[in-house]
Amino acid sequence: MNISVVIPLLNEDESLNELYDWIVKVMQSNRYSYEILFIDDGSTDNSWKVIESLSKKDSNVKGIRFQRNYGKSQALNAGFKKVKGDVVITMDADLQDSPDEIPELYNLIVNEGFDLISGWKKKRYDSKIRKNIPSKLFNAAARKTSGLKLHDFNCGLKAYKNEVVKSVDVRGEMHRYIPVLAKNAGFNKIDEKIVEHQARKYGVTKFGIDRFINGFLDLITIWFLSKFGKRPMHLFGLLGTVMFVIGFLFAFYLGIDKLFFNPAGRLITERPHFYISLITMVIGTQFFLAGFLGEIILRTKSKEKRYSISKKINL
Ligand SMILES: Nc1nc2c(ncn2[C@@H]2O[C@H](COP(=O)(O)OP(=O)(O)OP(=O)(O)O)[C@@H](O)[C@H]2O)c(=O)[nH]1
Ligand SMILES: [Mg+2]
Repeated sequence: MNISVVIPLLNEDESLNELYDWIVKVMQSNRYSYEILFIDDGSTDNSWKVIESLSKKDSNVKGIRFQRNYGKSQALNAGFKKVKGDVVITMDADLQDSPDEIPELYNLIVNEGFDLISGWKKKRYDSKIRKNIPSKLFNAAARKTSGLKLHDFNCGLKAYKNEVVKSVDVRGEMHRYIPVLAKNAGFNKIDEKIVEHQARKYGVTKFGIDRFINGFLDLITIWFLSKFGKRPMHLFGLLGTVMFVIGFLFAFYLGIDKLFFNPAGRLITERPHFYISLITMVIGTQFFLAGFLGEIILRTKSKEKRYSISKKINL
């Protein structure tokens, strides 16, 4: 199969038929073999009914419905597990991303050998203050920490080599950083392509300003995970040991001083050195324990369930 299109969605029933027709038109005129996988993340409108009716007339349409709303990352994760196409394309369901970009994206992955191509909505059609400015700041921070020169990390339209989506583990709200996850997984041919962006035609936006706050926190997590995620002891163990040694030296000095040089001087507990020593030793021990616990957790593979699927079509 050439292409899998993965479409995570929440309450987009008005757009789905139009989006489906458009994708199929592009696929047929380029003679691609394809599947379209809709992941309905607990919509409360008619989205799932629309997906069911589309799947009845076209067996290339596949669907996953979550029991409740788990978030875009979980939806992408579930979709990525199932895709069979050589190239995997993700896009938003609200008709803001144009399926006409598919052939060029496909070409870049298959013929130019890229691992991941991220869309760049260079000209955007949404409110300047609410979206554009926070988004510029956010992308600049993401570029700095990740070392990836992308302008639009959060663009819903992206194309991946199949191996890439099978190697990244998208969880939490990490869908904004899939290029970073891919880079951490060892895929280096990552680039961007300017894509069309359209104003939302139907329905309402699902993300507010809080996405940027969460986005920044996730960025710190990702930076940290990529550096120390597999070896917490190297950070916490080092910090802990250094602090403990500092504390110990202070305590040692206080003891020697009291015993041999100033037995009649101030009480040890009246000297500032005592508090420095106490605090650094306690914090140092805690850092050390944090690193140790981190290592133990890493070695105990967690099998927590991250979402529950209520229905499936053609899968
Ligand atoms: N699976 C899943 N998809 C979601 C969720 N929230 C939004 N989406 C989908 O993610 C895509 C992008 O969401 P939008 O609300 O369009 O965000 P946006 O494009 O930045 O905002 P607008 O410009 O106002 O449309 C759409 O296809 C949504 O249906 C969610 O909780 N789960
Ligand atoms: Mg949108």
